Amino acid sequence: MLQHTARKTTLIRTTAALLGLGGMLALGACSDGGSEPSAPAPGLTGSPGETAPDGGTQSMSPGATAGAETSEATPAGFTATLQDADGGELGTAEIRDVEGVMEIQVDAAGMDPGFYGLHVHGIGECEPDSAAPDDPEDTGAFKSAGGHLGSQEADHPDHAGDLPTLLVQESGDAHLTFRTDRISLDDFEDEDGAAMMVHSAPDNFANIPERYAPDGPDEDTTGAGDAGDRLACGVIEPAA
Ligand SMILES: [Cu+2]
Repeated sequence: MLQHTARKTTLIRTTAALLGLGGMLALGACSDGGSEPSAPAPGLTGSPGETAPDGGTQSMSPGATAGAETSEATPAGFTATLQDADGGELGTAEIRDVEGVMEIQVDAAGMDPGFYGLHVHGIGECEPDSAAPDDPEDTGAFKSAGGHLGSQEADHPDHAGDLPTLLVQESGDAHLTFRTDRISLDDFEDEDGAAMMVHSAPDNFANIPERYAPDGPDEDTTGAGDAGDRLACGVIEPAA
């Protein structure tokens, strides 16, 4: 009975929300002057795959325009070219300072569909075959970039360099724009710089249910979220 009531309430809410949306759409159509009644409303159609990186930024972050204005006062942004261990280019990351918050845009192509862990690592060195700075025994692709930015201060996923995961579409393209207030320009401008890293597996953000790990997740998980190998790396450099 309770469930039934709850379901009913949800139904009512959903209906109300739909009616509300309908109202907004109607208003939107009216405010356009109705000159093109058949033209789809921007933002409601068009798959992300069809949307150019520019369009994606516009639709996802209204502040991007303000950011562009701000960037005149703020010196150049930062960029990273993401390359795999064979030197193949997977894509780029662009970083701009929007009133003290970092806006990061990642565009990639030619990848297998799925989710990929994405982080800022603490050292701006992307050596395909290298050793971890704090452990010469730990060797492999892009180990030179060190651990996640801020890995000394917190556990995953609370490192400054922990970022949303990258979703690659069936087409092999990925476009992701987000903002993080955990990183500052100083992190890129310090002596050892920083690197953008794409991993080979999804990041689980150390979200392991207790039924799988009664004692809590282990160090691998709280260290890096089981995101697997380092698939592609890009030194974060001032934009030209
Ligand atoms: Cu990483």
